[in-house]
Order: sequence, then C-alpha cells, then structure tokens
Amino acid sequence: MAETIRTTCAYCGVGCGVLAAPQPDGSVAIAGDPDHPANFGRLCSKGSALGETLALDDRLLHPEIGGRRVSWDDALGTVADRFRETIDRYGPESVAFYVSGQILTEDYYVANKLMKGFIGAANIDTNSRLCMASSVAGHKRAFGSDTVPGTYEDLELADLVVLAGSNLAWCHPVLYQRLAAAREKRPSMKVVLIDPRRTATAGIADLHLAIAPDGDTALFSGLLRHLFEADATDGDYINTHTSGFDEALAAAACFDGARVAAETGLAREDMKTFYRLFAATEKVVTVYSQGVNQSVRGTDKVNAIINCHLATGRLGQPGMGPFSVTGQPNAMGGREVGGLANMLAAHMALEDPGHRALVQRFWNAPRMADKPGLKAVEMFNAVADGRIKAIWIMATNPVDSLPDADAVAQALRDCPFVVVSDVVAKTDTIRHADVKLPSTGWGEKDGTVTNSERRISRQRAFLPAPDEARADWWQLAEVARRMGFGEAFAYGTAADIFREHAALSAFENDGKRDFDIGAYQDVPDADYRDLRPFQWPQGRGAQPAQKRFFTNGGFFTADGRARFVALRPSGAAMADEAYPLTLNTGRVRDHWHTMTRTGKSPRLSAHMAEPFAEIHPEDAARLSIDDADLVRVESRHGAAVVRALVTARQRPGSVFVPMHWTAEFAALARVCALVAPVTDPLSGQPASKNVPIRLERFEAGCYGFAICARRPNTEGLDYWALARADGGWRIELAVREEMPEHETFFRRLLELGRNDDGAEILAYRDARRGDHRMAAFEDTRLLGALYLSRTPVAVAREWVTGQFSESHADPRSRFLVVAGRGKTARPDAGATVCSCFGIGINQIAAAVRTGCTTVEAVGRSLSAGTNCGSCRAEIKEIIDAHRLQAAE
Ligand SMILES: Nc1nc2c(c(=O)[nH]1)N[C@H]1C(S)=C(S)[C@@H](COP(=O)(O)OP(=O)(O)OC[C@H]3O[C@@H](n4cnc5c(=O)[nH]c(N)nc54)[C@H](O)[C@@H]3O)O[C@H]1N2
Ligand SMILES: Nc1nc2c(c(=O)[nH]1)N[C@H]1C(S)=C(S)[C@@H](COP(=O)(O)OP(=O)(O)OC[C@H]3O[C@@H](n4cnc5c(=O)[nH]c(N)nc54)[C@H](O)[C@@H]3O)O[C@H]1N2
Ligand code: SF4
Ligand SMILES: [Mo]
Repeated sequence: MAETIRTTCAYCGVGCGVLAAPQPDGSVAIAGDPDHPANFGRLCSKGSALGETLALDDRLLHPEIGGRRVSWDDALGTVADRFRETIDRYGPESVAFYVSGQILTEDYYVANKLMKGFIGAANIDTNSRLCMASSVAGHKRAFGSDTVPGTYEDLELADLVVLAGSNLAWCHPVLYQRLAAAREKRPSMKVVLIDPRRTATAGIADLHLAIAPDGDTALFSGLLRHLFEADATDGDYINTHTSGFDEALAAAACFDGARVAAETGLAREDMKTFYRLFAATEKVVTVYSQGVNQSVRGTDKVNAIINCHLATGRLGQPGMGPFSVTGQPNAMGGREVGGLANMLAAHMALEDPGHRALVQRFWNAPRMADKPGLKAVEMFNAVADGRIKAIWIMATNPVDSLPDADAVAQALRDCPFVVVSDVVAKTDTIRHADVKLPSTGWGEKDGTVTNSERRISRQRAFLPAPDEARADWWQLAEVARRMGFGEAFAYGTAADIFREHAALSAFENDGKRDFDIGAYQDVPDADYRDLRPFQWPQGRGAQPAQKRFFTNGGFFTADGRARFVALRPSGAAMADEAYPLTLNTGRVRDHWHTMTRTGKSPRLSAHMAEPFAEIHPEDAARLSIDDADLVRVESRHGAAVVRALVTARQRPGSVFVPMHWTAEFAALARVCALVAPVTDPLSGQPASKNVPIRLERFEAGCYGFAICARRPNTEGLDYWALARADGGWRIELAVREEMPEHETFFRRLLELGRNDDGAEILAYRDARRGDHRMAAFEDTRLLGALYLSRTPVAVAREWVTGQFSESHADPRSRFLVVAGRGKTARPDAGATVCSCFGIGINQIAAAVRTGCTTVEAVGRSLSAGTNCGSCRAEIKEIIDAHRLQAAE
C-alpha cells in the first residue's frame, strides 16, 4: 500500500488536515485527516480536488533569465548582483520584496529577515495587505497586539453567530460546515448574515441584512448605542479591562436609527431585530472577513465590531468574541514573522526602538530597518515612479490582484529589474519577469502554516521536487549568501528556520508579547518532521497551553486594558455621476484567486465556467440587459467584459464580479483593472468591494460555445472565456461582426489546417434561426465542436462537454454532437452544483420537483452533497426556491 502523508490543505485559512497518498499510477489520493482539529476529516470541493492540480504540464521547472534557461547559480548570482548594485547606488530603499500568505512560515521568516535586518529597509510587503491588514490594524488598536482571541470551537458553542462581510459557505467551507452541523444539533442557535448580496451563506441565516456597501461602521456603532440604552453593557468588564468607553459611546451618539438606516439602507425592523438579538444573547461570535477588511474604512469597521464585544465583555470566553477569519493558508504565519512592511518579526513593532534593538541582537543584524516600509499599493506606485528599481515577487500575482492592475502591469514593464518566483510558467505577472525562479509547490514543499485559530500545522512533501524547482526559503537564503550574509542564512532545512523563529518568539519575552512558541525552539528534526498541529501560545514550560486570549483581560497595551475606538461617521461619499453603480468583487466556491491551480481541474472549473456580473433585475431592465447577455463593466481605471447573471440576490445599484479570471483564462475579465487604488488610511488595505462603475450591454454580432481537444486559438475573438474540461477545453466566445464564415472560423479556433489534416468536419445550419453547428473528428476521435448563434447560445453545455469521454465510432453519435443533444431526451444536467459527483442544477431541481424536500433526500437520490458537502448550501437554496414557487 502507498504511504499516506499527513499534510495541510493548500488553500484557505481554515487550514484543514489532508491525507495524501501517492498511487503507483502517479496520481495522488486525497482525503480529509480525521485527526486534524480544524476539520476532523472533512474537506471542501477545492480540498478534495487537490490531487487534480498536481500535473506538471504548466509548471515552471527551470530558472530563466530574459526567457532563456540558465543554471541556478547564474540566476541566483544575477539576482544577488543586481540587488547589491542597486542598493549600493540608490540605497536600501530602492529594492523591494512583495511576498504572499501562500509561502510557508519558514520562507516568510527568511524573506523578512533578509530585508529588515540585512538589506536594512522595510520594503517588504505581502498580498496579506489586500487581505488582513485592516484586521491587523484593528486588533492592534483595540488589543495592543495582533491577536485573534478565539478558536473555531467558539462558533459551535455560540448562541448567536454574526457573519459580517463573510461568504463562509464558499470561502471557509469546512468551518461553515462545522457551524451548520452545530446549528442542526442545537436549533436554538441563531445566525445573522450581513452582506449586500444574498450569498450561499444566507442558507443558514435566520436573518440576512442586505447592507448597503460600507454601512458596517454605522450598523455596529448603532449597535453600541443600542447596547448601552438597553442596559446590555457589562459595566464591571468595562471598568476593569478597558479604556475609552465614554468617548466611544459619545461618538456613537450620532448613529441614531435614522442615520443608521440611511447609511445601511436596511429596514428599521430588521435592524432592531438584529440589535435585540445581539443584546439578549450572551454567547455571541462575530465572524468577519473581506466585506469588512477591504474598505476605505476597513479598520474602523473592525473596531466597530470589537467595540460591541468589549462593551458586553464577550471576549476570551467559550462561544464569544470577534473572530477575523483569515483567507490564505498562511496569512497568520506571515503576521507572526512580521511580513508586513509596518511590522517586525514575532509580533514585535517596527516603530518600537526596544523591539528593534532586541531583534537586531537576536539576528546579529548589521543594518536594521528603522522605519516602516511601503505598503503594497504604495510599493507599486514607487515601482511606477522609479523609486524602486528592483523587486522580487514571490507566490502572488499582483498584475491580477492589486487595484489599478493595468498600472501595476505597466510599472513592472518599466521596472529595471523584476524577479518572480512561482510554480507555474505562465501568469500575468511572470510575463514581466527578468528572472524567473521555479518554486516547489504544494505537495513538494515542507514547512509550517498557521490557520485562523492560531493553529500551526505542517505542510509536508509527498512528491519529489520536479526538475529544478526549489523551495522559496532556499532561493532567498542563497541570494542572501551571495550578497555576503552567508553566516546568518546558513540553513540546511526548514526545521533549522523553524527553530530560529521559535527562539526569537521567546527571546526576552516573559509574557510581554502574545506570540510565543518557545516550547519549540529546540525541537529535534524528528519531532519537527512528526509535529502535530498545535495552537499558540506555547511558551517554554507553559503547560497546558491556553486556548483563548484575554480570558481575564491582560491586553498587550501599556496598562493592560483594551481600547475602545471612538468612530465618527464617514460622511457621504462623493457620488460619481458618470459611474453610478457600485462594483463589489470577491470569490466563487470552486476557484482559488487567479486560478493557477484550481483552473487545472475540470471538476472545479465546471461550477462556474465563465466570468460573470451579478446584476439586480431592476438595473438590468433599465439598461436593457438580459440574462446571459455580455456586459461591459467600466470604471475610471479599466474595463471588463463578462456574462450577465441577472438575479435578485444582488442589491439594486450593486454589481458583483468575481476576482478569479485572468488574461490566461479570459479576453478581458481582470477585475482588478477596474478597482481604484484607494486604501484605508490606517491599514493601507485597498477598497476592493466598493468601486464606482457603469455598465452597458456588449453588442455582439455572433455568440458561440465550443469544446476543443487542445487549447483553442483565441485570436480574433472579441470575447472569450476558457475553462478546462475532461479531455480538453470549453470556451465561451463572441465576435462583434455578423456571423463569420463558419468553417474558416472553426478551423482557426481548433488550429486545423485548410484541408490537409485528415479532419472530418460535420456541419449543420438552422436556416430559420441562422444558427451554425459543427464538429470535427479525426477518425472516431472528437477534435472539437462549435455552436454559433446570433443570440447567446442555448446548447446543453454539460452534455456537449461530456462528449470527449464518449465513443464516436457510430456515425449517428457524431451527428448528435453536431446537433448538440443526446439520442434520448436526457435533459441537460445544467451548471455543475456538486463537483464531487458532477451533478448539475437541472438534475437537482428535477429531484426536488419529484419530492426530495431536504438536502439529505437529494443526497440519497443523486449522491449530490454527500462527499465534501461544499454544495449543500446551494442544494438547500434550490429546495427553498422550489418551495417559494410552490407557495406562490
Ligand atoms: N473558494 C474560495 N475560497 C477562498 C478563496 C478563494 O479564492 N476561493 N480565497 C481565500 C482568501 S485569500 C480570502 S481573503 C477569503 C475571503 O473570504 P470572504 O471574505 O468570505 O470572501 P469575499 O467573496 O471576498 O467577500 C465576502 C463578502 O463580502 C461582501 N461584501 C462586500 N461589500 C461589503 C460591505 O460593505 N459590507 C459587508 N458586510 N459585506 C460586504 C461580498 O458581497 C462578499 O459576499 O476566502 C478564502 N477562501
Ligand atoms: N478585486 C479584488 N482583488 C483582490 C481581492 C478581492 O476580493 N477583490 N482579494 C485580495 C486577497 S484577500 C488576496 S489574498 C489576493 C490574492 O491574490 P494573489 O496572491 O495574486 O493570487 P494567487 O492566485 O493566489 O497567486 C498566488 C501565486 O503564487 C503561485 N504559487 C502557488 N504556490 C506557490 C509557492 O509555493 N511558491 C511560489 N513562489 N509561488 C506559488 C501561484 O501559481 C500564483 O501565481 O487578492 C486580492 N485582490
Ligand atoms: S475549507 Fe476547503 S479550502 Fe479551506 S482548508 Fe479546508 S479543504 Fe482547504
Ligand atoms: Mo486573502
């Protein structure tokens, strides 16, 4: 039997334990680790499909300079020389590192040490700036440290869970499943969702507050006021453990019912219901994520939430507390090593001279950074205006994920020296690299990550490093050595780095700092290899480790008290008449960010195969946009063309476009090109959820859907979006002109020659509708099929996409492909809902119509939702929608 390796999921901050078993045929069997305390054996759709992302075909496998393969020695020598020359000539602030919450703690530690202690500037920032910076700033303002007080168990123990700006069902699916299971067991438990959209998460919510964009500070300030007026505050707690309550309450005075209603757009009744519920429930957890963080006032939103927990003393106790859920697998680890430009290692403060001296002593550092460096958006501005002349980007794709993304691309084009470390050969960012460094990816790399509940788990290698791919920490240490810092970077293994990181966390600590894992500073190699997941703090001799922070106060401020923050109204945002709608951006269930990994899995690509804009029916009607039309979304910074998805789940005036589609997967759908480079003044986090835009129908003369055995040629298409399918690719397309000459068009798409290739093309034309349908075969093998129409193509996509796996020996079956439908009147499965069993929305709807009235019944009938469970929220929605229809 193949050996099974325990590791941690590559994706979200839930940090699920994974069992990976490489098989003799080269595949890897993936299962949830029943012993891991984050997931107890569960995995979501993305986690279960990890095995489908390990193929090497698109990997970067050798170092390159200027597009030519070179040796590691040449590549590392060039990086070290160019950084050294640039520093000598223009000073340490002329170089930068831009890293990521997807590198391991060990990688992150080395990057931070090299920049802040040896290069001697703090121009290292990370994509966590786009993700967690407002939570970090809010925690520090309230607690004096960046501490997440609670644990996942608190969501299960709470009587009220408030989900603010979090689509937990899709973005933290296993934590969502834990919450859903707890609620099922204890139906008295209540869930409130605060999100402008009615997301899949609304399925478990007793109350959904469809808040106006950025109304959260008003909502929670109004709550603080209500708590006081309803006598629901905890005077003893406030007196003993906090300061600043009176000022915060005075500031909240202006948030009366009328103001809160105006800023949130909520019905007074709904607001009151929420306020009463919060006031009356002792065990409350408020979970928050990007709807809170990614805002011009993200830090204020965080403190508005924390204020309410401090005022009621609901913090540090079982089932209580504010809970910032982290996005990336190692967002927390990055904070622990001080990967942000304004932090120092081991949760120390860059602006504190005592901390700087301590870290300098510990590192024996020649040149410590003495002031904060540039935050992500500022950093790329500095690249654009030439202050930064050399940048090393590692495990992030800023040309797709930073605001004003076209300007970011231009800045990199103009930058004299760009190094990119990535696992894949083609991304929108690596295109601009002078030096490309191949990194080991998930399953090959070795180290630790920290999840949202401060739990440190091992990511272990179960595959050999392919070709010349090397660990990120190794690349950094080798460059450090070549820059003359060999002694301080003489690491042999990830374990060496982990021990140093643990030792620094304990160094002259004595309980003064929250982050302490001193218990591991001498961990032997074998114990590091076998390290079981553990939660910090875990200081030397501290037994047993505490589970929650601040159970008896003890905040990391000078006086040990937590701080209330007095929050003022934001003042009305300036309306931009030319851009009257609001763009909200975020995630879908089965894709991860820029799709470099999930885009490889046909299963995951089937859930949402195309970029889209969710538009409220009123807005759509006003703009003459029909469902399935193409729309052009435009801001002052850029534009995108995506499919219209007209739905009442959206708020009027708001449009939601996912962040995932890049130039690798679509013609024009990099949504960050539209996002204004506007940031929260305290945290520097971009406001990616509230961007002024306008919308119009994209006039196409001809629409198409095609499947292609090879990656299709997209030249000449005005719109296209590609997705992997079993056996090939699927593509949605459109051209502005009238119906093109179809066979030439088809041949170009499939990259077939004129007539000399032995391909047989079958075609059919519906003269009345003007539709063209055609399919190409090489003997009995399907090469591709194309369906063209003057209106958005209505073909059963799942059926067509399935045709690569069918036999086409029988000529009749070839004609069926052209017709775009099966022999029997088997209905189209519809868009995939359950990716584990490939069950589509039409199949589930049919099961519901024939009597399956619960998620379980659908599961018994179709198996849908019975493996990873990520689609259970959507299945429930389909059932609820049917119930509504039936009641009408
Ligand atoms: N499937 C999937 N899961 C992921 C990821 C992924 O790429 N794909 N990425 C991971 C990462 S790095 C992160 S950071 C997390 C993010 O996890 P989430 O924060 O849950 O995800 P988002 O979709 O970015 O945004 C959440 C919600 O905020 C809402 N929102 C927008 N504006 C406001 C507002 O003003 N107020 C409120 N209250 N809500 C608002 C949006 O409508 C959206 O539904 O997900 C992680 N998990
Ligand atoms: N409009 C809008 N923009 C957003 C957001 C939003 O909600 N809306 N969310 C923001 C948030 S929260 C986040 S976290 C960011 C995410 O945005 P990015 O970090 O840009 O997205 P990823 O696709 O995760 O990029 C990771 C890159 O690292 C590579 N990689 C994977 N593993 C490794 C490894 O081990 N080593 C190396 N060297 N490379 C590796 C991948 O191939 C990929 O190219 O996007 C932010 N941008
Ligand atoms: S919830 Fe899903 S994506 Fe997140 S860690 Fe668990 S398996 Fe991975
Ligand atoms: Mo994130």
